[in-house]
Amino acid sequence: MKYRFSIYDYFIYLLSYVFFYLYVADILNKLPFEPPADIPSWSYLAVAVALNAWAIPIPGIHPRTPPIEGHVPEQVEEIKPEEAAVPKPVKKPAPSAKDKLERGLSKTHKGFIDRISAVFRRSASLNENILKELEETLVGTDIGVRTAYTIFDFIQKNADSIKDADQAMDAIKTEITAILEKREEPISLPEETKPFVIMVSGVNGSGKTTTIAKIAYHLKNQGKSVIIASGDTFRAAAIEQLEHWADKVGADFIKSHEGADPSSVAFDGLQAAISRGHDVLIIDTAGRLHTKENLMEELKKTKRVLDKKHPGSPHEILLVLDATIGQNAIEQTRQFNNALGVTGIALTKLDGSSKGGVIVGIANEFEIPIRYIGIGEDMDDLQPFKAADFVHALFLDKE
Ligand SMILES: Nc1nc2c(ncn2[C@@H]2O[C@H](COP(=O)(O)OP(=O)(O)O)[C@@H](O)[C@H]2O)c(=O)[nH]1
Ligand SMILES: [Mg+2]
Repeated sequence: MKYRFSIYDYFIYLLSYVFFYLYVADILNKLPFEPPADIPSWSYLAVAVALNAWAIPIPGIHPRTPPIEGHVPEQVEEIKPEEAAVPKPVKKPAPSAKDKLERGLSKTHKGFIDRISAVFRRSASLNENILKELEETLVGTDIGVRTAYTIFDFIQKNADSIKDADQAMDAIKTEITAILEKREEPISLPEETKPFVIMVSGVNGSGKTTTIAKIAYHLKNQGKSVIIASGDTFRAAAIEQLEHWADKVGADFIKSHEGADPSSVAFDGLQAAISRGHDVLIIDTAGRLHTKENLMEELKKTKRVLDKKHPGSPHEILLVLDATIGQNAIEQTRQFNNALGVTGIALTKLDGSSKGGVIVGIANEFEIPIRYIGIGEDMDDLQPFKAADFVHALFLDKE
C-alpha cells in the first residue's frame, strides 16, 4: 500500500531524531538545557521511537495519510485457519433444465446430427451423390433401418424445394419432430385411481432402480405419497440399493428377501399401498432370471396378481431402456412389449451416450409414449419427455 507523505509526517520524523539526540546528550551529560525535573534518559529514547514509528507508513499504525489518488488499496481479507484449509466452493447458479438437457444430448448431437449435417456441407444442392450419401449415413446411425428410410423418403420427396444445407437440416428436424411429438404423453395420475400402480421393467443395469428413485422424488415433490416395493429379489444387493433410495427420497418401502417370490412382493406392496392410503405404488422387478423366458413369465405373473387384487393395475408398465446400447434398445422394446404390453418408456443414460438417436427409432416403430428421459445421476436428472425441447437441444438450436 503506498502513502503520500504529508508535511506533518516529515515534521514528526524530524522530531523523532531531535528526541534521539536528547537521549544521547542526556547519557553523555551534555544536555543543552536543564530539564525541569529529573527525567530518565530512556524516556527520550521512548519518545524518539514512538515518533519514528508513527511517521513510518505502516497500515494500521500510520493510517492518517490518505492513499494516493487513483491507487486502489488491495483488500486484505482476514482468513481464518479453518477457512484457509478448505477451499471455498465457487457458487455457480444451478444449470436450468434446458441447459442440462443440452449438455446431456451433446454426445448424441455429435454422433447423430453432426454426421448428417456433414453430408449436406459437402454440397449446396441435393444431387444424386448427396442423396446416396445421406441414405448411407442415416442407415448407419442408431435410429434403425426402418426409421432411416422414413426420414430419407421424406427428404427425397421434398428434394426439389430444398436449396441449401440449412434447409436440408430444417427438413430433417421437421421430420424428427413429427415422429417424436406423437410419443409425448406424460404419465397422468387420475384422482380416482388410488393407488396408481407403476410396474418398472427392463434388463439389468438399464437404470430401473435409480429411475424409480427419481420418479418417487418427482412425485413426492408434487405432494403425492409413494410406496416402493422391491420386486427384484434375484439379488440381495438390489433390495438394499432400493431401500437406500426409498429412504433418501422419503418414500415408504416394502422390503423383501433374496429369492422371495416377486409376485408376492408386488402383492404385499399393493396391500400396504391400499391399507396405508398411498397415492402411488412403484414396483421394481428383476432384469435377469435364469432364462429370458423365465423372466418374462415371472413378470406376466406379477402383472396378473396385481390385476386380480386391484383390477386395472398395473396402470403403467414402464420399460426402462439404456441409451448407450443404441439400436439394441429397439429389439428390447419389441421383446418386453410382446410379453407385457409396455405402456410407457424411460430412456436413461442419454448423457453418457452418442447413440441417443435410437429414441427416434423407438418412437417411430412403437406406439408407446416416451414418459421420461434420463440425463444424469442426480435426482432431478430425469425429465418428462417433451419433444420440442428434446429436438431443440438435440440440434443445439440457438435462440
Ligand atoms: N449417467 C447416467 N447414469 C445413469 C442414469 N440412469 C441410471 N444410471 C446409472 O446406471 C447404473 C445402473 O442403474 P440401476 O438403477 O442400478 O439399474 P437396474 O439394474 O436396472 O436397476 C447406476 O450406476 C446408475 O447410477 C442416467 O440417466 N445417466
Ligand atoms: Mg435394480
